[in-house]
This record gives sequence, structure tokens and C-alpha cells, in this order.
Amino acid sequence: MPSMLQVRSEGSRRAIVRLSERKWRNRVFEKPRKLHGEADTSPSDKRTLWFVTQNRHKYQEARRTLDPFGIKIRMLASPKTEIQSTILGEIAKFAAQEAAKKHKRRVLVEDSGLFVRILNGFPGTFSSYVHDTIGVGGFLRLMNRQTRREAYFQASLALASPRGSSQEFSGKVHGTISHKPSGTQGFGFDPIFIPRGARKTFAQGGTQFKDKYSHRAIAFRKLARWYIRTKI
Ligand code: ITT
Repeated sequence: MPSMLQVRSEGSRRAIVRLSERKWRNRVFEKPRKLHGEADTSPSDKRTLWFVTQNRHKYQEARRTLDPFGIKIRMLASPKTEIQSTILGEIAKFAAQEAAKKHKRRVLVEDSGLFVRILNGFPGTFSSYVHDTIGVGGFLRLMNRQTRREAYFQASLALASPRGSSQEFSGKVHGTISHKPSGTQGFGFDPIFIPRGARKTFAQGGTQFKDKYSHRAIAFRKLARWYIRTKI
């Protein structure tokens, strides 16, 4: 016969487990935050696209691009498997197919990077790691004596279903690496990338400027046109 104390502690243990499960669900399937002037995207329905990313900037940029097409998007801040490859599309596709099976829903994954010509495409698929380790300052030091500063950003998207099918889209923006960081907006390498045809960095230009030129906006617009055409 269990004592009162044991019954109580078993009950509170179950309550703690229930609470932490709910907390995890709420954190992973993020509630949408309303952006200024945009329609609320809740509640999610079968056509809502879940974007698996832990990068809120990527999510906000995707959301701004898809919103005029009337496509709802939500952030799924769950970790995903990133295979080692020099091809962005392969990394995105593998992660999307795995995440779709895991979460039993259609999901979107984006892998992106900065490719510098004189460095033979470095940091490329290692951009996130390079940014986290040496940062923008360290990267500029690598480019110190280089006069050829052409580079491009690429974003590769994969939309995968739990049954294994997937669709891929990509976007590229060419430009140059500046000699010093400028601007405070955006994220990652935005303070040192000047898109071709412009005179300021992504970080100086702000959201409208970024959406006009960016690799991500190009890729997400391709996805939007396909999505509307196929009405899946
Ligand atoms: P998730 O994997 O969770 O989506 P992440 O930031 O790790 O987020 P990636 O693995 O695709 O995403 O890494 C891309 C990196 O490339 C990113 O962290 C930046 O350093 C850089 N990058 C990509 N797109 C960029 C952009 O639009 N502006 C500035 N830097 C960018």
C-alpha cells in the first residue's frame, strides 16, 4: 500500500512531465508573432508551411516574401540533421525529408551560404560555422590583401512531405565583399555584402532593400509561384 507521500510525489512527477512536454511543444511549434501591417497567420491548417529553422531572421525574411502571395508560414524551431556536403541543395533536401518524417507533416528547410570567388567558394556550406567561430571580423582578415572581392549568396530550399517526395528551389545574388563592416540591420554576413548594382551593404539597406535583392527572396518567390500553380 503506497503512503500518501508516495501517491503525491507520483502525481506531481506526472504533472511535471506533462508540463515539460507542453513547454517543449510550445517552444518547437512557435506561435506566430504578428509583424507590423501583416495578417495574422494563425491558426495553422493543412496548407500552412512549417519552416524548420532556428534562425529567426531567415524565418522573418521568408514570411515577408510569402505573405503577398497569401501563403501562410510558421516557424518550427527544431534541430535538424545537416549532412556534410559542398552542395547546399543536398543538405536542405536530406534535412527536409528527415524532418518531414519526424514531424509527420510537410516541412520546408533552407540551407544558405556565402561563396567567395578568390577563396574558391569558401565559406560556402560552412558559412554558419565560420560566422560562429571567426565572425565577420575574422573573415575580413582572411580577405585582407585581396583586391578581387566578388562573391555570391545562395539559398537552397527543399519542401518535403512525410511520404518522401520533395521539391527544390534556389536563389542566388551576386555582389562584392566590402573592406569593412557597415550597417546594423539583418544578420550573418549582411554587414559586408554589397549586392551587384547597389552601393550599400545588406545591413545598411534594411528589409525592403534586402527583399529586393536577396538570394532568399528569389528562392522563396520561386517556391510561391510553384505552390500557387500546383495548389497542393
Ligand atoms: P538554420 O540551419 O537553423 O536554418 P542557420 O543560420 O544555421 O539556421 P544555415 O545553416 O543555412 O542557417 O547557415 C547559413 C549561414 O550563412 C548563416 O548563419 C549566415 O552566417 C550566412 N547567411 C546565409 N544567408 C544570409 C543572409 O541573407 N545574410 C547574411 N548571412 C547569411
